[in-house]
Amino acid sequence: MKALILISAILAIFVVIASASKIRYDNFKVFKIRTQNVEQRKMLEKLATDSENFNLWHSSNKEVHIMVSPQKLIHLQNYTRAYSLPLEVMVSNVQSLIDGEQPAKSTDDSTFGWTRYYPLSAIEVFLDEILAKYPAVASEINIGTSYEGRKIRGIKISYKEGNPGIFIEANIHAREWITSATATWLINELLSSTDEDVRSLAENHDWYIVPVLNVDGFAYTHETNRMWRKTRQPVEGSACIGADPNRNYNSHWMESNGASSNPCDETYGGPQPFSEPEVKALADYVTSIKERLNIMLAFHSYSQVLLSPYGWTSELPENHSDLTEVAKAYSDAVKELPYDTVYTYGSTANEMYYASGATNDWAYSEQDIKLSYTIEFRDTGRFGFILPPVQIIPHCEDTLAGLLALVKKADELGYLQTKYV
Ligand code: 0X9
Ligand code: ZN
Ligand code: ZN
Repeated sequence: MKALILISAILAIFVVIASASKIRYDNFKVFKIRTQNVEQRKMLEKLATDSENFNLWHSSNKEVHIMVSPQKLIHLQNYTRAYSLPLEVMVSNVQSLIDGEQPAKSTDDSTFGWTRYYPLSAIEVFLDEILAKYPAVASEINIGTSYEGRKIRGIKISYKEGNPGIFIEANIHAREWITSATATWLINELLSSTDEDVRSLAENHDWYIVPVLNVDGFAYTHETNRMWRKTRQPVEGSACIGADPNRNYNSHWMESNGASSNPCDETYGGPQPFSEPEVKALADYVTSIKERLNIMLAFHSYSQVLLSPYGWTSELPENHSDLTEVAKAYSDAVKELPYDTVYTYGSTANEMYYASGATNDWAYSEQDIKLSYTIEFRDTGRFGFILPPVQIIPHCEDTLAGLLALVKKADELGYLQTKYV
């Protein structure tokens, strides 16, 4: 009995320590601010370099979503009043969203399902189980090692020789949890669905899916800071950690203000292109199979938009009208579902903002993968990065409907010819 009491006392202490090391967001709020010009937007972005009190959730040509600590709330209010910018509360208490995101007990606790979000270790077990269950068609991809020494793994699904290839990169941004949840759901669906259209989607294309690219950042969002975006590699000469991996690809790197040179910014491009081992690993792997790839998709959240090249210039690529037609097919198909999710589409620089060194531009320009998109998943700001678990499966259904239509249209337009002999 005494021993039991002692054990539970020790356990209780561990729980306290474990939760004490987690950053809390009690009474942090997220505001939506409609800016009228670039200057106003830049000023708000500058506020966000105070990373203890502010965090940028979204900042586009149309609006800025900024998280603020209770301490700096008055400051933000005074600030926006001075410029007569209307403030709208998007999230009134970030911590309560985070608390609601992890149900204490769920039916998915012992088996992998999609009614909750999982840590990296559980995702790895899921991948192992898939490999064991479908050895004839699923094989492991091991693209490399992260800065902190974690394996970056994925699954290749191939039912036959000669298929056109589709590559999916997910969770390059650490806090965008819905992206890896969608990637694992898709792996399972492609292998187990009995729906005729899904079978044909699975069996007539080769799928390369990396559910969590930014493994260090992802682990950090589970263990320490739910709102982390970047990698975890320290920056020489700075106290700030990590680079934005989606600004680190060697394609027009750091051009046209599409990335920041300040290591404390969320869009820091890194000291040089491919400085981040995770990005280098993905690039090397894709380069080694580029002849086999017809479509590149980078899963992100949030905003509900399909972004095509380019992000570093507002000029449009040569096949822009095809890219638009294919994106429209995705958007139209999602609209058919009962969830009424609306996806917009356009080139990154025109539809959202300038962003250089991103995956989809690199794949398009440097690897000649002519259908290349960043897809920003649900929602448009109600929950932002902390999309409630009850939305995971409906969102995955949206994505599958979108992909079926996207691939069909890509085929119609002649983008699925095999490029290798
Ligand atoms: O800024 C980004 O990296 C992406 N948005 S997010 O909110 N998930 O961070 C958009 C990337 C757009 N893609 C290109 N620049 N081509
Ligand atoms: Zn250039
Ligand atoms: Zn992202």
